Amino acid sequence: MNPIINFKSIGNEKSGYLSFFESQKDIPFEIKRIYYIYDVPVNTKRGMHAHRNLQQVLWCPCGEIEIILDDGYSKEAYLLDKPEKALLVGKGLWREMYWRKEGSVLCVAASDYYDEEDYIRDYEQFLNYIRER
Ligand code: T46
Repeated sequence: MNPIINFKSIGNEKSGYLSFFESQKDIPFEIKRIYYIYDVPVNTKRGMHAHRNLQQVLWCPCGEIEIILDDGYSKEAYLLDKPEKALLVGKGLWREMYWRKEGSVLCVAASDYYDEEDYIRDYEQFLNYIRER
C-alpha cells in the first residue's frame, strides 16, 4: 500500500493555496491529538521508535523532512517536501525523521492521546515484537 496522501488543495499562484483533510474521510482514523515539531537543526535525527497501536498522518507545511519507515523486514524512505503531501504511518512501524532544510516543521495528526506505554523505543525489542505478532 502506498502511504502517501495528497491533501486536497484550492487556490492559484496569484493568491496562494489552501490545503485540507478531514478526519475519517481523507485519513482512515478519527483525530484525537495534533502536535508539531519545529526549530530542529538541519540533519537532526528524531524518532527511533515504533507504536504498538497509534496511527498517524505526518506532513511538512514548510521545508523538507525525510521519514524512514521500517516494518522489521525492509525500510522505505519518504521525502515530505510539499505542503500538501502527507504520509500515513500505520501501527507497528519503526520511524526515523531527518530534518533536511532549516525551518522545517513536522505536523502530526494522531489517532489517540499521548501514551508512553504505546511506544517501543528499543530496536531489538521492536524486532521481537514484529516476530511474535
Ligand atoms: C512520532 C514522531 C513522528 C508528549 O508529552 N506528548 C506528545 O503528544 C508527544 C508527541 C510527545 N510528548 C513527549 C514525550 C517526550 O518526552 O515529548 C517528548 C519528545 O517526544 P519524542 O522524543 O517521542 O519525539 P519524537 O520527535 O522522537 O517523536 C514524535 C512522537 O513522539 C512520535 O509519536 O511518531 O514524533
